[in-house]
Amino acid sequence: MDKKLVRVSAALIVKNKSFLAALRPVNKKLGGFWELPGGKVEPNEDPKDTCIREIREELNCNIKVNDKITVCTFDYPDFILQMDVFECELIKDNYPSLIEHSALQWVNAQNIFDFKWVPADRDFLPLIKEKYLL
Ligand code: 9L3
Ligand code: MG
Repeated sequence: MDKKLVRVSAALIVKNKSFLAALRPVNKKLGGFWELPGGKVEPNEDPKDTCIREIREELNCNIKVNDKITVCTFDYPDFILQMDVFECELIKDNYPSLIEHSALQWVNAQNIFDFKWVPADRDFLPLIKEKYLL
């Protein structure tokens, strides 16, 4: 049987040559791995709007969504992930809070490869480093 395709949007929230990473809680799938925050695209939802909604839900803050950086696909054992990654910025006076994650961390060119990233996000980190952190 064909695996289910799961569509996800993720936010690269960029600020001063760094971006925001979030640690998935241990009781969740892929717990203990760091990710770009985001989540599943709902039926008929624009993937950019998914980003805005998910960041509100997960980090209680408002972002502006800019260009799509990449689309990545990843073959998990139980589904195929197709994830749109968007360049985003925090709207003035918005600060992310810990709602659904266990920790948040600003990542820069020096520490980007020190984190244990979720498998799907690992692949495009070199591109992010090159384009946004140097
Ligand atoms: N996922 C992978 N990398 C990411 C995000 C936001 C999500 N940067 C994967 C993990 C889950 C699935 O997509 O298996 C759905 O994400 P969520 O709803 O658990 O955040
Ligand atoms: Mg999520």
